[in-house]
This record gives sequence, C-alpha cells and structure tokens, in this order.
Amino acid sequence: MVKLPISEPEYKNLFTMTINLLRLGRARRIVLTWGQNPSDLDSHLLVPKSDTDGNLGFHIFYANTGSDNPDDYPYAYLDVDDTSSYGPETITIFGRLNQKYKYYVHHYAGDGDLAHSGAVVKVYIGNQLMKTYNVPTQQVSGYRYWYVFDINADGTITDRNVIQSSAPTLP
Ligand SMILES: [Ca+2]
Repeated sequence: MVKLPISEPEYKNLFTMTINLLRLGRARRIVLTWGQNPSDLDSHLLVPKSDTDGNLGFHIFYANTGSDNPDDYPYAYLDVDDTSSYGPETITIFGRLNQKYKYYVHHYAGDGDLAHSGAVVKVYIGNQLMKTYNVPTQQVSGYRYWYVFDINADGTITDRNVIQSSAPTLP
C-alpha cells in the first residue's frame, strides 16, 4: 500500500487547488483601461445561455457581476467597476460556452466621448496577450457604445471595433 505524505483531505484540497490553477491558466481575461476622460467607462459581456439550463443568457456589467466560482454559470465575472478614470476593469471567462459572446464598452458618465477616451481593451488567455483593441478615433455625437468583439462558438474572435448608438444584444 502506498502511504501518502499528506492526509486524504489535504490531498483533496491540493487536487482542487491544482485544478483551479490550471483553469485560471486557460481563462480568458478582458482588460479595459482608458484615460482621464470620460471618467466612467463600463465593461459589458453578453454571455450566451448555458448548454444545460433553460436560461436566456447573462449580461455581465457593474450591477450584475457574474460569479467568481468557476463552476457556476455564467462561468465569468467582472472584478470591479472603476468610476474615477483609467481603469482597469477586468472580466474573466473561466469556461466558454459553445455559442457566441459579445463584449462592449459603454460611456456611462463623465465629460468627453469614447473616441477621445484613449480606451484600450486587451484580451489574454492565461498570461498570453492575444488581442489589443484601441478605440476608434472617429466619433458621432451622442454615440456611447464601443462594440469591441465577439467570441464565436468555436472560440475564435471576430473584431467589431465600432462606436455605435445602441448596445449589442444577445441573439
Ligand atoms: Ca466603470
């Protein structure tokens, strides 16, 4: 019989921790930063419905931040709502559902507009930088949504990168 150098509960804890670290290593992180103005940009992620539940999808934003438990739908969460310039705001996606996601930024409050915000969105898988988006520099007055990208059902990313008048919606 093999004797473990640690107790069974300790072993189970170590196992769970290791699995969670592996998951974090594959997690996608979407990081939004910006300049001084406007003071409050917001990160939004539209998560499709789960494969098993009959839900209608999930809208992650400051008032509905998702779950930081990788086992719980929507398998994604927003860490903070920065309201006083610069960011960062980070949305982490632990597990990807095999349907389309949409990510966008909303100019919620503050002077100026998106095109002059200096906003940048970076997408990482683990610690590897996969994509960098700079906000378009042409602004239509009153347009407050920067639709940045989709994550497709197969995991590839489709660039959108447009400033528009309304928020994207779930399919
Ligand atoms: Ca914010």
